Amino acid sequence: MEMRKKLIRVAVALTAAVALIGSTAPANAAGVKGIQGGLKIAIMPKALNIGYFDAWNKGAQTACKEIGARCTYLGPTEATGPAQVQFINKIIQQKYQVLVISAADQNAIVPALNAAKAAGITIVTSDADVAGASVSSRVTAVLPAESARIGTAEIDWIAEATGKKGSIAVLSAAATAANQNAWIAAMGPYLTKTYPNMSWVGGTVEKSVFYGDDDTTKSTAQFNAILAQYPDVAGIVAPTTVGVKAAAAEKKSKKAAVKVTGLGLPSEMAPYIEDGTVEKVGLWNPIDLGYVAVYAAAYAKAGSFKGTVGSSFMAGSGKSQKKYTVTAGGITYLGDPFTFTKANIATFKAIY
Ligand code: RAM
Repeated sequence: MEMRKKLIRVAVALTAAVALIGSTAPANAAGVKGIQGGLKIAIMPKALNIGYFDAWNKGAQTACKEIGARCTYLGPTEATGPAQVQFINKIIQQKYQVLVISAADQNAIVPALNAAKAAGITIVTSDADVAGASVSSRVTAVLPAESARIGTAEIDWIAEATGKKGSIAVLSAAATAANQNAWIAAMGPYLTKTYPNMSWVGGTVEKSVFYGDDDTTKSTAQFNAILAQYPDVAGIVAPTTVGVKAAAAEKKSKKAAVKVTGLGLPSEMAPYIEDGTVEKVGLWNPIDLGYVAVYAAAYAKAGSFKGTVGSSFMAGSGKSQKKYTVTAGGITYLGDPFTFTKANIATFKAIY
């Protein structure tokens, strides 16, 4: 049964990837009914030079081609709110019409987003949202899956790796990121309830989180800090593609016994999965996430999609259209994450 589910997931991922590739094919400038052509759109990651966001942007650019928009991928080189604010201010000055953004800081960017909104810019967050109290600054948040599903899945992976025993720590991204924090919040109670022989290195989940800020050097240092502070740590969960890759690389070079899992980009994690450094990681398809976010934003710009709970929009053109509906909190979900092991990594690493 489990195997069957996995196979179905792989098949779905492949179909999605093929659908995306197929829809980029027409060489002549596209256009989608109900969307104004020539929109000036900014696609802003938490930070540049992160493989995950390159994939996210790839999906966004595909959608941009289909709708005939002019899309620019821009943002800071460090994943912080203040660094993003400078770029939000720039896109206001440069009269962009739409902003698709992954919030590096759920609070610090909100005043700048509100200024952008007041200047007529339509905003959709994607990947990482603003804080619950500030959701009126964006139309919708296009997120991968419900936070609890992502957080608890990661706990299952680390439990599988450690044989359901021992103490664990979290190697996160930035302390200000809404996405990582929501996943981590779901991990605490789930571990206690589901794995009685497992515990947190610091006693509680809150006291067991180390922040690598989506920076490879900092993440590597934090991995070593965990090992230095808790030499008996059985497992490290890294809910960030940058963190889990740094942890895998450092585990390998130090020949550390600690088990590592988290949210990894298959193309980056493949060497560590193939050589057995890491047994399993998981992730959704960031290409799809960026693709869907651009459609949400473009229909919002047109006024036909308002982002209210229960409202919906179609992502895609021609036959490959798919409907997405807004749920509580103004959030649009993509779907459950996939998992990657030696058995399927070769297939996934070729996609993203
Ligand atoms: C990093 C970023 C991103 C997150 C992934 C899993 O690339 O922090 O926001 O969604 O990891």
